[in-house]
Amino acid sequence: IDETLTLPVGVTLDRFIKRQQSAFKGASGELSQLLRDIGLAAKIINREVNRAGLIDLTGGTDSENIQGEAQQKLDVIANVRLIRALKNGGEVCAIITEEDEGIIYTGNNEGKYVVALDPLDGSSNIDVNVSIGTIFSIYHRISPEGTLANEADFLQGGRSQVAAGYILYGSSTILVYSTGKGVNCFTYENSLGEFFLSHTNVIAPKNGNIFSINYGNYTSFFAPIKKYLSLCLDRSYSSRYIGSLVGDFHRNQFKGGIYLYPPTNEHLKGKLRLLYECYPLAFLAEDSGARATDGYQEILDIEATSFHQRSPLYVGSELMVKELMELH
Ligand code: P6P
Repeated sequence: IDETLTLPVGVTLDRFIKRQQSAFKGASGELSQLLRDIGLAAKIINREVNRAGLIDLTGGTDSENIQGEAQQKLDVIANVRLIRALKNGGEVCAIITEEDEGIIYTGNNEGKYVVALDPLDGSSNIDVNVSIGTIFSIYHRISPEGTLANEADFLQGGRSQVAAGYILYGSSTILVYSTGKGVNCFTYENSLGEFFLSHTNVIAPKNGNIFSINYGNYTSFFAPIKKYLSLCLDRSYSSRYIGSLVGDFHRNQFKGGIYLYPPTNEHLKGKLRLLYECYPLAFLAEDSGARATDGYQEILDIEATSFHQRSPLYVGSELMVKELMELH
């Protein structure tokens, strides 16, 4: 039996990572350390998100926070915290993030991994206390260790990811990740400052009756999308759209459902970013029996050509995505 299947709920994230590493014969522990570094950043961001109501996070840099520091927007704070945690952890040689145009070098040129980040997705929801999330995607570098990472390290394609996951700052804070051997969830216990294993080996329902889409873009949807939406309405499916991809994705993983962000007049190639939104969630989807496509091919098979390229995204229960694909 896969040892992680027999772990009692209540194991901490650190303990789980350690045990998973021992299951990986010959694993040298760098990926384990990297995942722990992300867990640390998640705890710090969680604290900042939870006090969003206490300090003015709508302000730019002209306002001051409670420590009298120049106020930064929370998504910039999340970006800084994640970069700092990965830099200090030593395992990551370079990072790309939604907040910065180019490669961020950590100075750890011996580091074996590169990370693509959406530090805080859905940050327009911060000011109104709605769930937001961090998304991460991890690759083993292909450039020689000891050198500066380069573009190719980040453009290996979705199936080259060695791990991916997200943190959802919602009614509770939950860290979800996979190294390709199952999707596991860790719920944060504030009073102990620890993530505890709460859901093991998540398997998404094969079907569902929830669809997530911004209906405000209806007039710009093309025929297959409008046809699919009419099927959803004929079947009286529930419409649930949080405005935070991580929140909609996470709910669909447990209740069944499909999230759709089609091409629109404003975003002709779709709005979502391939490297740090679509790829990592598609990695988790495929590792939990769900499916993620752009309407024509699997997300993980889309060729990566630039750091911030966008893609349409249809992700969720396998049979719902399959039906949508058949309309294309
Ligand atoms: P719209 C947030 O900006 C985001 O990237 C996703 O988290 C969310 O699902 C989507 O965009 C919301 O976009 O255009 O519907 O407001």
